[in-house]
Formats: sequence, C-alpha cells, structure tokens
Amino acid sequence: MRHSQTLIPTLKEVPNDAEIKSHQLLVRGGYIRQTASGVYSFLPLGQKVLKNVEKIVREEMEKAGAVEMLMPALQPSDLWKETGRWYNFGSELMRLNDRHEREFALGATHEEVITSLIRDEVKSYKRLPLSLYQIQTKFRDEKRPRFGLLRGREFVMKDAYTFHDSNESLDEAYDKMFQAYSNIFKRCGLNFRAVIADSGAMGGKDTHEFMVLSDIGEDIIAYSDSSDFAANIEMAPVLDNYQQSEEHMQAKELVDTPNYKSMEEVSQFLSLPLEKGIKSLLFKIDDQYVLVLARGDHEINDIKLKNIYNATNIELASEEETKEILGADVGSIGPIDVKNVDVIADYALKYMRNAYCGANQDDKHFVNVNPDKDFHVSDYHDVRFIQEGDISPDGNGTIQFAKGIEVGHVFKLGQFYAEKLGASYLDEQGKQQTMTMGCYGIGISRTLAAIVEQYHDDNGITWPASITPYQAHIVTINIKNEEQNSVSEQLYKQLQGQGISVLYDDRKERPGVKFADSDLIGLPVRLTVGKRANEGYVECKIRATGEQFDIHVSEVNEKIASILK
Ligand code: 9G3
Repeated sequence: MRHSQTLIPTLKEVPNDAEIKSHQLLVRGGYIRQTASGVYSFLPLGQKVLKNVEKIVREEMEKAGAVEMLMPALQPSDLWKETGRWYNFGSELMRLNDRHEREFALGATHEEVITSLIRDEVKSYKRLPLSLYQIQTKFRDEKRPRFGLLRGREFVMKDAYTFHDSNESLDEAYDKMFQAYSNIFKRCGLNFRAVIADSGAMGGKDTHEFMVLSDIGEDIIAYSDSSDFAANIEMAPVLDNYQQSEEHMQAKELVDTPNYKSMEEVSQFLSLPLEKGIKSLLFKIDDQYVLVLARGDHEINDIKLKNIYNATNIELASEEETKEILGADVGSIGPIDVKNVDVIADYALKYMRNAYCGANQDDKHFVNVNPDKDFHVSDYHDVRFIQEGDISPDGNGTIQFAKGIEVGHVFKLGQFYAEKLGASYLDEQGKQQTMTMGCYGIGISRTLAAIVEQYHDDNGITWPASITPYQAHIVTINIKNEEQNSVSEQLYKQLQGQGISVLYDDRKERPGVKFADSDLIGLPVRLTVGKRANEGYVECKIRATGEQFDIHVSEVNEKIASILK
C-alpha cells in the first residue's frame, strides 16, 4: 500500500479526551476516529488490524467446530418479550420503531435471535450438538462510554452459541471453546488469565472470563502466586480455614460509644482491633430483609449474597428502613436480640471470641460478645470479598490482586433460553426435550485496544507480527532522488512478491516526519532508503527493540521473514 493513496491522518498532539495509551495511540496513529461518544470509525489501518484479529478468531472457531453465520442487528421486540429481557434491560438496550411503529432493539447480544432460529430449524437429537458463531456489530448504550474502544456503544463482538441434548455435550463444547479462547489470546500476544466469574443476569452455572492483565482494567482478579487459580474478585471463594480463638468466653457488657459510628471509629474508641469487631449490614434481598455479619476487617460481597439467595436484586437497606427494623441507626446495629429479620454470618465469625458489635441502641455497643451464646446465626456462609494475603482457595499459595480487561466471557447457559423460546428436540425415544445451551463472547474491537495497551512504548504502537496492519514499512528519505526512488520501488515490488505486506511511505515529507509517523504507526520492521541506496544498501530498524543495521536489498526478504517469526 502506498501512503499517498491511503488515509492515515496521524496526529502529533494527544487528544485531550483520551485518558489511556491505547485510546491516545489509536487516534494519533490514524487508526480510529470518534464519530460520536463511544462510536468510532475504523480508518484503513484500524480496519486492517480488526480483520487480522478476526482472522485469528475465525481460524480458532473453525478448529473448535463452530460454523460462521451472520444474524441481524435489528431484532424484533417480541423475541425479547418472550424471554422477558425487553423489560429487564433499561436504557442500555438501544430501541427504535420502524415505519409501521413496530418496536425493535439494536442487538446487544443474540441469545433470543439464535435460539428462535434453532427452535424453528432443529427438531431432532440427530442434529445436535450444533456450534454457530458470528462476528457482528453490537450496540449497548453505556452510561459512560470511556477509554476509546475499551468501552464503546457500538463495538465488534464474536458471539458463539452451542446447542446440546445433554450437559456432558455442553461440557465438551465449553472445553473446546475454552481452549480456542486460550489459543486466540496467545496468538494475539496477550498476557491473559481465564478467571472464574459470575454469570450475572445470564444464570447458568460455570462461567469464565478471559482477562488481559492491565493497570487500566476495570475488573479486579484474585490469583494465586503459586498455582493457576484465578477468579474475578466478585466470585473468588474464601477458604473456611480460620483458627478457633482460644480465648476464654467472657460475659457481654453494654458500653457507651457516643457518636462513634464506623467500625474504625468504634475500634479506635474501644481500643480493640478491627478483627475483634462484628460488622453488621442490613440488606434487602428481593423483598426480604437479612442482617449480614462479617468480621470488622472484612468486606461483605453482595454478589455472593445475591447468589446465595438466587436473588434478582439486592441492595443495602436505607437508613430509615434500618432504624425502623432494628431500632437504631446504621452505626449501632448488631445481631443481639434481633427477632424480625434473618441473621446470617460469614464463616470467620464462627471462630470469634469476645467480640464487639452494635447494640441496636443508638451510640451503644456490646463488648465480649460470643456467637451462638449471645446471638443466633441461622446460617454461616462465604459472604466476604477475598483479600490479598488470603490463602488461595485451592490451598496452594497466597492471593494477589491484579487489574484486568475482560476480553472474553464463556457461559454454560443451561436451558433458560430454550425453555422460554421453546427450542426443543425429539430424543432417541421420540420424547420432546428442551435443548441445553452455551454462549461464548469475545470483544474483537476491545481485544484490539487491549493489544495496544500491552504493546506500545513512548514513541507509539509496537504491534505483534500476528496483528500488525502491514509487516514492513518502507520510508524513502528523498523521494525526488532518482536512485532512492527506484530502489524503493524495487524493494516494494520484491517484498510484496514474497507475500510480505508493505506500507510504502512515498510522501513528499521531511524524513523526521516520516520517522515519527513510522514509530507511531508501529509496524514491526522499517526499511529506510537513503544515501547508501546507490550501493544497494538500506537501513533496517526493528520497531520492538529499536535495533537498526544496514542490509543489502538482496538479503532483505530473508531478514524480514526471520524477524517476523
Ligand atoms: C442487553 C444489554 C447489555 C447486555 C446484555 C443484554 C451483557 C447481555 C450478557 C451477554 C452474555 C453473552 C453472548 C456472547 C457472550 C456474552 N450486556 N449481556 O445479555 F440487552 Cl443492553 O451478552 N452473550
């Protein structure tokens, strides 16, 4: 490709709305341009990279036995009404009416469309399992689009769906997809972890997120420093291996804690450590109130609570509700003599002795409180967030935290969608059965940005060879110099003749501009045609390492092939 024929509007200055490197470099490098908040155009270089990521995804989907198709972005509302999701999703689901005033959604995902299609086309167990995927534009009206392609309102997703006559068959497809995802992110050169995740609104049981480790990631991963355990912090289970306190149980005592509300303040005032305190929070889980207890130095995990109660929604009770139900303000509530609400506690409480807790009287606490002796706990559960330094749940190593960007998410969906939409098949005995499903997503445009987050330096992007828009960059120092021009043209033909993709900077620009653009755009190899052109020598620069050396044009092809490996 000749630079003079394509569109690569590079920028010197950093766009002020771009907070992170990938957003800054993709805009400055002339890869993308914002059309509206969270909505981007992929310029020629951006489109090339997008296609390269897709190529890797298609190859691995093929190996996993998935067949490509394409579903519409325009989705009739009645499918979403059948699954009940039309009303579940608020303004995040983009909706519009057609000329007949019929309601449509712009596809945020395609469970409804694919399941209704399979319902109509597949009736027998002989046709199962099926594994179908598409690479398609998705629409989600994010409240706060940010970080460029990482959180857009229109983005490219690969979404796959599998259909089965048994959980064993689903498990097989899930494992194949899991392997395909690992291959994909490895081939993209990404440092990633597959983490145990929460299936959120999708229901189903097993689900994993594929996280690219990055400080600007919005998710926190808890991983073991000496095993491959890794989980989204929302889900990471905590081992119940606390030591039973040996302290002799004492009698509880009521003490004044005037105006001391938070655990920290009470702990300071009583000069007792946080881990001797009992933190009490009143939650409203669906339509019941539950008093949840945790050790003072732990945080209560509402996602775990939600999963324990299999709840649709969960929230902290308001100050007023708390006052009304427990008779004291939030800073003074506790589990003692609680009659009208269920009390559950984190495992850690089982082993505590002589703790302190709110007395359900404003500005009063109890000290020397002992579980089961002084208050009743209906159930002990794992309800706290895992913390750095905890023992890894697999018993192997200690937990560390890392930030991650979610680039993939695989789900064992179960039968929810097939049930709701009537996707069933006749089994070998001729009996009508409901299908079992899996679904598997990769954010293609998000993956592209995640690669830039991991592959850049102060001068610009440093693409991995598998993703780069072009493999070699030819830069001519003086395009008006006959010698340099002809060597450049010959090199351009010679490389392309060998199947090496080339961007040829044939602009009438100063060398400095060309070099700066070349570093910014980030192709793996730059060939500079300058003074030594008449001896047949060009300068070769390896972008990732900065290494540069002169090389004769006759050796260039072989050299580039070895650099790109
Ligand atoms: C919506 C909107 C946003 C959404 C969804 C639906 C996330 C929604 C979860 C999934 C599950 C899987 C197939 C590919 C892999 C992920 N955000 N999800 O269902 F209407 Cl506005 O998309 N779908």
